[in-house]
Amino acid sequence: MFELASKQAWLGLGGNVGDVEANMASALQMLDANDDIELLKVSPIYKTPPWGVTDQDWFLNGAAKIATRLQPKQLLEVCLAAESALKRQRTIRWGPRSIDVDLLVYEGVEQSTSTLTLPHPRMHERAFVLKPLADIAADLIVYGKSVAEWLSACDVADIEDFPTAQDWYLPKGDA
Ligand code: GSY
Repeated sequence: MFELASKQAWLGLGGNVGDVEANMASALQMLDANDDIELLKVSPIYKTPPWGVTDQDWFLNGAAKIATRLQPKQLLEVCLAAESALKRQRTIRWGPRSIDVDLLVYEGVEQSTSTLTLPHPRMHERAFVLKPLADIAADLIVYGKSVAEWLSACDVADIEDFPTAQDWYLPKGDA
């Protein structure tokens, strides 16, 4: 854990094109390789029905907690750079994607700018965000309630466990 001036932040990960588990693992390894980011906790992966455009493949979703010395905007840029490195293409809004790395919550920050709203404005309504996030941050307060409380108001009936190794996000070979 960083000694000084670090903040905690929570990320949502997902995708539905290609080897999404590998892409999510690569994204987390890229973040952890940044000198100003430390990976603290990673959730299991879930298979989740598509939200938004429903006529597309199911997604895999996960969540992670990090410590960071970056400011929110800098952290967002690092997340977007990881997506680009993994060949994420922005085509249809709410459409298929190889990887999403969403900044959900940044400790102590509530803001709304043209590029970044924190906490993420729709996270508390989305089972695919809350289900993995609850595994690593059930008591985190977002928009006035805990992640566990928001999750209990969601329909999670269709969400499935996605079997992986416990350390699915580590480089293969370190496992
Ligand atoms: O950032 C959200 C991308 N996305 C997802 C997702 O990650 N999971 C599910 N289940 N549906 C989604 N629809 C969109 S857009």
